[in-house]
Amino acid sequence: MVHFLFTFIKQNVRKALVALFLLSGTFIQAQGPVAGYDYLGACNGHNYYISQAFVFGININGVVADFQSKTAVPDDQVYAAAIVNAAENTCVTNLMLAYNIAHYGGNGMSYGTDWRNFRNPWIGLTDAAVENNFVWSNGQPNCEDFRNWNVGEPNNHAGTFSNGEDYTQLLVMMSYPYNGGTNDPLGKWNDWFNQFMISQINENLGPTTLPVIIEVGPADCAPVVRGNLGCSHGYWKNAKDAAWTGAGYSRTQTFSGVFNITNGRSVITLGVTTLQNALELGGGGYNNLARQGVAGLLNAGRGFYPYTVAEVWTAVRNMFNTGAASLPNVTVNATTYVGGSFTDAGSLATYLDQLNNIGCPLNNKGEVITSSSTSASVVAEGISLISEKSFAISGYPNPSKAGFNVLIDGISTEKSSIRITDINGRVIEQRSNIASNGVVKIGNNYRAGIYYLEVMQGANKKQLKLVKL
Ligand SMILES: [Ca+2]
Ligand SMILES: [Ca+2]
Ligand SMILES: [Ca+2]
Repeated sequence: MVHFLFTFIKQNVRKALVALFLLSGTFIQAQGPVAGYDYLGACNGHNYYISQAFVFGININGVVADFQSKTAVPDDQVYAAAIVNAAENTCVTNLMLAYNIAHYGGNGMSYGTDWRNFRNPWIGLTDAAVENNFVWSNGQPNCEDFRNWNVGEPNNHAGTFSNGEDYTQLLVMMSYPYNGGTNDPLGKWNDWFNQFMISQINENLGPTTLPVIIEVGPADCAPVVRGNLGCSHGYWKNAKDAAWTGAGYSRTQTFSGVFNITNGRSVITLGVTTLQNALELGGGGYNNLARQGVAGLLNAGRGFYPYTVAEVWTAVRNMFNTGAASLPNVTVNATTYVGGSFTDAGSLATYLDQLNNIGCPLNNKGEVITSSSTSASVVAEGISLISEKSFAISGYPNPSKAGFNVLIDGISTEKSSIRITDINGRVIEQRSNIASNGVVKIGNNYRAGIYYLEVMQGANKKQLKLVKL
């Protein structure tokens, strides 16, 4: 019966899913046998499998692609396990323990410190793109701020004998003494070798291959949507206020207030220099970072930029306040822009400047251009900008000490839905079935901080930044 259902899924996934739904009352995906993988079980509606093959860290994505090719599950619902909270971590750890006991006997755990043991499988967390900036390989954000590193990890253990540790294993290990004490690593995470040891002078370990846990189900948090456009700082310097309003900022806001800057680097006067002043600065280094940072923030606020508002905001703030910042790599029109770690304001400014010049979709009134054939094809690859003019959103007062009045001004009578996330991408509130051309009150009970309001009407989407004081 199971085999029949699985074959049926491969032949006609939509009908099969409906049939399974009707049979079981729950939404089940790819629970049948998949050649080369063992079914571990389910956690919170997601199914988990373990690969029978053991692979190097650099080959995890290949295993995911292989699994996907053998099932009819959409590729955005198959990924190396992305563990978003303690409940999922405990559940997956217990599934692995049960699996290890069934397959290898004993208590299901490897000896403490036996990191290379195949009882400790790969999950989907990696810092291969930017060292020490761990992200989920399916692109979903760290929406619940969950990490479960073992004591002393991640350490990118390298020295003279490895090629780095950029992939993460889930430890299914017995307790072991560590730093003179005891440590229970069960369910904790360790960054582990990419490929192989360069030399075994200091460690006598051997191959570093492990099985991969595959997760099947919709991502717990939406992957970051990245645009492929950007307007120069010169555009923003001269743009109409409407262009700024669409991004959620005004030119009279202070640079230090918007970016939460505590060190002006003799370029920004705290509480005085406005965003417009920053755009008009001459010179390199922090001067250039100020103007490119404002342009990048405005581009991100309009939603067509390769980086999110939070990513630009964090990078600019960190460089001013601490002298260091990092950005993930992004791919724009098949070109990969390598972000990485920046320890110099001028380099970060130059990097942002490139992206601020990849092509501006806004006209001199601040409206999205949809008429020319080139921009139309570019826009089609990005997020839905084509119909951006179909409605407008504004929030007032903003910043606010109390709540915000959100005005949705649409030409369509179609109902809208709204979603508010905080600076870490956590969803704070969602509402649906909201009448267009009306005012919605939100945020009275929010804590002080930065929030992002997203309004969706049909296929159209707009974003606005709200600051609660
Ligand atoms: Ca998950
Ligand atoms: Ca690393
Ligand atoms: Ca490590």
